[in-house]
Amino acid sequence: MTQIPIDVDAESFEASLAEMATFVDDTQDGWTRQVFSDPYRGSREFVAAKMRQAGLDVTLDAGGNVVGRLEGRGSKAGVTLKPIMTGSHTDTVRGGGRFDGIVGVLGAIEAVAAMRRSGVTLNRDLYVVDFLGEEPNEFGISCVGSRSLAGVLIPEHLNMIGASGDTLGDTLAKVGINPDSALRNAWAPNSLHAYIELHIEQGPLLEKSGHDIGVVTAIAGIDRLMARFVGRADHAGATPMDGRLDALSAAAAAVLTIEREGCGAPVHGVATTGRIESYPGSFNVVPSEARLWAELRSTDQSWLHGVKGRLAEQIGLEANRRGVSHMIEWLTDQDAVPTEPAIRDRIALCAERLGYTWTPVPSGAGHDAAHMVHLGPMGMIFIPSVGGRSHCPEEFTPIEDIARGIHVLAKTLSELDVTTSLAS
Ligand code: HGY
Ligand code: MN
Ligand code: MN
Repeated sequence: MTQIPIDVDAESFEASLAEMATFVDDTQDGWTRQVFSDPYRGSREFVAAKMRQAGLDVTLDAGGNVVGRLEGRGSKAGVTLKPIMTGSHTDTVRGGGRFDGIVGVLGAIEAVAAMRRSGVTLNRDLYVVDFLGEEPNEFGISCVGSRSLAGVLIPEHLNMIGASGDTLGDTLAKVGINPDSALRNAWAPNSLHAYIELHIEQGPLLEKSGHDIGVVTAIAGIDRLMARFVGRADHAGATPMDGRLDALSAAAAAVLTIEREGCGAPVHGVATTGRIESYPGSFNVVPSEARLWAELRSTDQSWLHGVKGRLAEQIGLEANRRGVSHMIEWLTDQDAVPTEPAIRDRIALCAERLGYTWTPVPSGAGHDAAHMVHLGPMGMIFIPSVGGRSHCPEEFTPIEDIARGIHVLAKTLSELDVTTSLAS
């Protein structure tokens, strides 16, 4: 295989990253660009322009994804070859950072530009995608665009109601995406030769390992729940402790139960309560109602299944002990997804050929790649997060690390292009 050097223009990438960081809701901390917001709308026009600059034909698909296509030699010659896809997301969490997802979109665009500058032409069509709404939104659904493309966006998702009282479907329609079309936007299963995503690790493992590149072994499964507790409002001063039906205390016990389960996980497993609310929220009234939203993650599917049952039992015991009724609603259950061994090997080989060190690493974070596995063999390339920090303004990855990631991405794309079937 001819080893054509692919020169990545780190400065140009850095300028794009800085411009992307200007599309934010500046009433919030950090860098906030949430899906369906005005800053998000502006940023996607910027992404489309950068895609065109790199020579990609750009469309907005029925699932709200910005899709750039680089026609391969095969298509030009009328030969049908399975395409390759890469991409990520450009929406952020509230008070987020400048790199999560963005590196995988702008980095893929720079990889295309670098390959073209270096005279590397591909046989297969290459798609670069900025997926709609990867972060969990007010409706509790993440990865809206990649679910749509993978054919796993379902009517129940569109009927979920957000804090605004609108459904996800209503909100898609408001931003010009036809919800019914989003449900019919799926590509055929196994229609991709390969899907590769470049992403920051968002945790401490890669930085601690001292290696340049993370070859992702699996993407953690995620189970999200909402638990509701109903007790009884009483006077906080006149009601004896043993005569209360305190909904918030039952919820607090559940928070600690969830934490305990995560800490006790024998494998890579974590458990987080991200939000708790209580009513009426006054000092002098025993809370009559409380809700909490939590999630469990693991790359070990059996732990995930087991912990759901244990949590339901323990949360129930704590609530019953306080005379408080409760219900648990499981919002999403996304299974752990292993990456394709042949793609892991190819990423590792490319890193070595470029003189970079690499190590296998699990992904505790969820990604669009977890859905793209429905369309073909999937792999992910990680670059380090300084201090393991992410989903916060402190999120940072030095440009040298990003350039290495883009370099490995470009080389992996160009080598996968000439490989035969990758599916195990
Ligand atoms: O939550 C996640 O893991 C991803 O960053 N959306
Ligand atoms: Mn994220
Ligand atoms: Mn992400």
